[in-house]
Amino acid sequence: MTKPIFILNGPNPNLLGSREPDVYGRLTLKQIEDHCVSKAQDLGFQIEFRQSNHEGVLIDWLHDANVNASAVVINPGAYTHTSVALHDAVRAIEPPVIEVHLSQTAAREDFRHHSYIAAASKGMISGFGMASYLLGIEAAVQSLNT
Ligand code: DHK
Repeated sequence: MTKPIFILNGPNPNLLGSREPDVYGRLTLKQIEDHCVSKAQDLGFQIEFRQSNHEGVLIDWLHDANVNASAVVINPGAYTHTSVALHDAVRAIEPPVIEVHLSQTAAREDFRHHSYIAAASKGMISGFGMASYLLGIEAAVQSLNT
């Protein structure tokens, strides 16, 4: 059986819907998950959708993905800009990892311009709101087919 695509979320998206809606949109994380389920189903995949506010948990999930996922779509939240440990975990695993962001991080504060994850991941999609996740799933599936 084909392994699922893991969709991993870092800190704070559990507050989506009410969190800075001008920046992150008005969809809740559950609504984003529902869109991801349908998109993945259309492409013949199941997903495992998770969120944690804790860096070590995200690292454990990347290790889990190494055994149990076909590919990973990750929004590391603020750990994008701080975490060498997440960079190392992404580098350490076999499945392709696609980094996604709801907002266009390059157009925001300077401290959001650098991603520790980008140098370790297959590619990055940023700025399309919930569609960043759907494009991330498409990119993950395309990576598996090439
Ligand atoms: C989400 C966050 O929580 C921020 O810390 C990042 C990212 C951007 C997003 O756009 O999805 O800087």
